[in-house]
Amino acid sequence: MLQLKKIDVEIYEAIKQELERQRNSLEMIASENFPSIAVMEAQGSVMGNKYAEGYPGKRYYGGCQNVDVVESIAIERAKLLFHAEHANVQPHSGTQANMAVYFSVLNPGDTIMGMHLSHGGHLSHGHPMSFSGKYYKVIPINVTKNTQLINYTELRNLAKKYRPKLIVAGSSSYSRIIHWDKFREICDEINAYFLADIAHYAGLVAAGLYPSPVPYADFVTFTTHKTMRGPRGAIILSKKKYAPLIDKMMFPGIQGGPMMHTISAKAVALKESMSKSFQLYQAQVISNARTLADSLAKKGYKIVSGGTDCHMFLVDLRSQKMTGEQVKTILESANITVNKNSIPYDPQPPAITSGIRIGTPAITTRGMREQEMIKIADYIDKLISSKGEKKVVSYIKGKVKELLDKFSLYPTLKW
Ligand code: DSN
Repeated sequence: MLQLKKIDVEIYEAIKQELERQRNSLEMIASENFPSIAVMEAQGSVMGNKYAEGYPGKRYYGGCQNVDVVESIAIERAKLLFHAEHANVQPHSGTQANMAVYFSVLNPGDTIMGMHLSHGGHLSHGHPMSFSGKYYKVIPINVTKNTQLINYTELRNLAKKYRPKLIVAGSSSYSRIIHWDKFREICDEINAYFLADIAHYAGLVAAGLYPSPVPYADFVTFTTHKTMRGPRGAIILSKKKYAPLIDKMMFPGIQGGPMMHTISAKAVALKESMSKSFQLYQAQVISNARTLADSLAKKGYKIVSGGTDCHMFLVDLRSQKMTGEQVKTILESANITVNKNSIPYDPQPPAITSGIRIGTPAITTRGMREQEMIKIADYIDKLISSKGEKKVVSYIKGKVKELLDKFSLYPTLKW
């Protein structure tokens, strides 16, 4: 990286510090991961220099022969991996993927149903601050108070009452299996479109470890950088009959030139996702999340819904008399990175919250297994129980460093 250091030392230093931060933290934000060097090479390649509005074989610019190869491969791999009829690999983000779906089949003012943000959903599922909550009339889906699970009977009643034109299922913090078939049945009863947003679960779905919505949903969107362990970006899968609508809405509807460097990296990540080692990795991600949740539960922590079927879970901190904001800050002081997260029916506002979300994709990429999860639960408990007492923070920080030193991150990357 000598060029960057010479030309822009401020940016060089910030990137170098970020690499060190990633190396020296227990990264447990459920939506983050460490892609392979191959993915990052493709992402940082000359493909980013090319304008390629349009689709393979139908571009508005000359010189697209190489980007056509890459995008066609990415499309075919996405279809093969998820058994989908159609794939659009151009969305820059998960929100833009969802926007393309909404804009393809809805008009402003139409009614949609989606999981409420504090009940697992995402901003783009109809939050009032998001375009999705401003353009559409939103009926939020809440989990049941005592089980903290989706109640499909209540969902059906709500859908029949409000008759949304589209139902979006999928989440950022619902740790249990979502029954896509039941969503499909309900959508069929009211003649609604069904969008499944599997941004969080995509890697698990690709590995066959979480149910696939592809047979049931009209549209499936997912990001490529969470459990998929690829570059930042997203993909839309759909039934073939919606292909022209989605493609036209993606470009020229809501995006201009596709990011061909990112699409190259998506193709690489999709290839990696087809390997046996990816399957084993995803199985370990789930086993680690379960071990960590169980270990914390044994120490008296309340896990929202009682456990997890995926790569993440929420901890309800109300019995510890602490907020998500406080605990996030205490953990961070010992180099454990999580995010504060609203829990269902949270009495605290979103900037404070009563919970934290914990995810295992990134630490599993580093090679950690069940025995490390038991240790991490112990570190988290000691930090929370001491309410961030200086001596304890300093002791656990040392323990975290000891642990991280055994699981190097990007050892060949020199900055
Ligand atoms: N911000 C992502 C997450 O953390 O789940 C969702 O977009």
